[in-house]
Amino acid sequence: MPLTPETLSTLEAQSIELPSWAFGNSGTRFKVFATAGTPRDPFEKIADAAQVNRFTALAPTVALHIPWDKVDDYAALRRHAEDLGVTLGTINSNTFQDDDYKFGALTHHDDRIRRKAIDHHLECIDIMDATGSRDLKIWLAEGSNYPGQADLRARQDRLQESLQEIYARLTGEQRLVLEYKFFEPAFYHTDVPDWGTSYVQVAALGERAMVCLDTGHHAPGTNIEFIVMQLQRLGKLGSFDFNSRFYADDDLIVGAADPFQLFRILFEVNRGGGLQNPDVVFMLDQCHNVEEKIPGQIRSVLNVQEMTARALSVDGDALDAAQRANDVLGANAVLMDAFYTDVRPALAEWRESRGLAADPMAAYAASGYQEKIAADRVGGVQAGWGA
Ligand code: LRH
Ligand code: MN
Ligand code: MN
Repeated sequence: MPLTPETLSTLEAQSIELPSWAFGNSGTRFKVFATAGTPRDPFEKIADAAQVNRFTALAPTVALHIPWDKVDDYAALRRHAEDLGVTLGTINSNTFQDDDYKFGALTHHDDRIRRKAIDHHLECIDIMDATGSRDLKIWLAEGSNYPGQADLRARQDRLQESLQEIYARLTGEQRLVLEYKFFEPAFYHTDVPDWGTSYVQVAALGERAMVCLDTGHHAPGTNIEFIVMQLQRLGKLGSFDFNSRFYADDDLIVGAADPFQLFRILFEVNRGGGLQNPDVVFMLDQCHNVEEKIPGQIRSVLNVQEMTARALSVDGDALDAAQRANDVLGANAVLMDAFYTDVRPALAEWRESRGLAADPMAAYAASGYQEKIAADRVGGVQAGWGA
């Protein structure tokens, strides 16, 4: 089935942000398997990310995680990225790997620790100034393991106070994006467990504070596209962390576990005007524990592109008519027709018309890049989880 000119122009503008940590070695708490050719520093991570963009033209920005991507000269890192045809995107803070944060960071009752956590975020904003990044993304590992361990309410109040101070430091177009996650590493309560809490916290800050939706951060069975719709209605959907999961926060390749869910999410994003809306960042948040990392990222952005094309193929008029006629099965069939449309041949043709390889996975494999980095780089770094 040919793709319509409207679909093609939406796809033309599609941009997916890659996480620098996807290129480092990662694993589970049982074992981190090293991969030949793994980057040894942030410069090499960006070089690898640029390969994904080279073969897909879909991934022009790279997100950093601080301190995993700490460098002496962020302006140099920015120039390096730009020389490779990409730019630096979201800056992710990290308050989950320091002993001081064992019982909390931005919510902590100890002012010294809370100060340290706030200062880390202010430093991240300094980095944003140097990298030209728009978004500061905050995910908090804070919570408690046993009922009675923590004062749930006081922690919400302290969180708001901390966020106020961080938000006040933003300038110009800069934004604060607050990510939620229902559990892990805390197992009884988490301070930002759901979209509602994130929304309440960011709404109290102001216009440039938004919610980040990580697709792996919900209880099984959650209707994620409903949350997408609601956040877009409220004008507060700031970004996605895309990945897929079978069980918990698996961080597997987006669209691998449940392509239909990805389709439903992208359909709802489009319904809410989010595919063309620069306020919504489409980021990946994945780890490639056993597969090769660059092809893993190429596969991921292609999965998002394919499901976007299918979501754009939904016949909106037919769907509207069926819904108004209470034609339950007819409406469902309209959606399923689009979902079952194989857009791959049309996308391959379109890629060729733009001077790209029809099959980016094969083109990357044939490029020799993987062999070159495997020979050149020894002792690549962990993504950060085991660091
Ligand atoms: C937490 C999370 C968050 C972190 C990333 C590495 O589970 O999704 O986005 O920054 O993983
Ligand atoms: Mn995430
Ligand atoms: Mn996660």
